[in-house]
Amino acid sequence: MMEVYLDNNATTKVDPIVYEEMKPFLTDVYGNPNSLHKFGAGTHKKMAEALDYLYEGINANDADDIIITANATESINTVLKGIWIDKILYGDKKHIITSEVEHPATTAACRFLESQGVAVTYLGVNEEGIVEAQSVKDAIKDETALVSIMWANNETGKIFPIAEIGAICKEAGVPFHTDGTQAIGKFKADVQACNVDYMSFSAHKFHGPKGVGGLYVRKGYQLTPLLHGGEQMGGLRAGTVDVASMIGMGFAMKLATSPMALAYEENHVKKLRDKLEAAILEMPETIVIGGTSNRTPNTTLISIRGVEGESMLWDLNQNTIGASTGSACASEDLEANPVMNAFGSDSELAHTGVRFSLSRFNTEEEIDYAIVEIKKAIIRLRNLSSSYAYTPASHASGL
Ligand code: 7TS
Repeated sequence: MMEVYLDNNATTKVDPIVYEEMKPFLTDVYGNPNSLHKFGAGTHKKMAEALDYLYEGINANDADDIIITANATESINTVLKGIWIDKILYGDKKHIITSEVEHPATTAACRFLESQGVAVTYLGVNEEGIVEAQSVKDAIKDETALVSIMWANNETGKIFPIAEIGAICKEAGVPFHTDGTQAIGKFKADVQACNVDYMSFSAHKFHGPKGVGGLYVRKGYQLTPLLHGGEQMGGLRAGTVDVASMIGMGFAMKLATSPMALAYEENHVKKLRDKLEAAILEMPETIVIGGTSNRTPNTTLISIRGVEGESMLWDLNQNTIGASTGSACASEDLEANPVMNAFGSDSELAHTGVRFSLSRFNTEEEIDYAIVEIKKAIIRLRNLSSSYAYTPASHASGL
């Protein structure tokens, strides 16, 4: 049986080229970069190179900071809790603006801040699944300490109007954080062009290793750190950096953000996603959640009426196809997907979303195999479903 991995928004495989770059720093060149002897110094050149790739990949200014963290979750927490300490606890602001469809790294941190007395506005999405820039503008008040809106949604792939939101925040003088975790490598995420002050990301979403991420901090926007300790990262994030992973992240960034790689996403990956999506939509009573406009090239979130998302995943897993019902981070409980709820979907629809997310490593043969198996699974599961009755339309399509 062919193995088809279609859950790249949860994580991606490390590109073998990236792994080759990392290897020496796990075994031969293992000194602590902060040590003064030659064992430590052996890491410096390659770490500086990796940092350069990170700066180039997101178009950061040399004077800005990019802090190496453990993952996007840490980066997001650093911003939200840093803002809380600096601007809310010890400042005169008390309000944060975010959206209803952020990753739990943002929403759970915001809920914690709410428990500490911070006022949080959760903006909804329009019928196309987009947080509108105007809604950010309308929500900004004198007390607003931060706007935190993701660049691309992990479940729908919807790309939010970050350039417009950045311009609004700049004009209002409000710091702007974006969770860029699903943006890097999908399209050009340019922090300067979009007036982004903070951006979080995780290497494992763009074919780098797990356990390493980054936080872009515009010059002058440094915050009280989350981790205190040694002087690493200029004191902005203490703790010995995972050298091999950081080097891997830099290299993965270079590969993922090159014009050639982005063109490949926009052509090859998107073509495969569209082929998969069109084939599933041939089945009756299937819809793309939020519609097909303004999406990352690799993602589709499809509701299949009458089929529980979890049953679908189980069935596909039997046929060695890996997909997701939405965020893996939220999948331990069987509550309706919050992104679906944000659309105001009816409760049955909210449980029937399946997310397929591709990468540059998927092939057309894999997609062809997945199409056949997904269609078979839909028929099988609908036959078992007590709530789904075949409609004339489904008979007419020969199913
Ligand atoms: N932000 C976004 C937009 C994400 O998609 C994820 C992971 C994170 C933050 C957290 O990343 P981490 O590296 O700190 O764990 N998203 C998903 C997902 O969609 N399915 O599994 C993990």
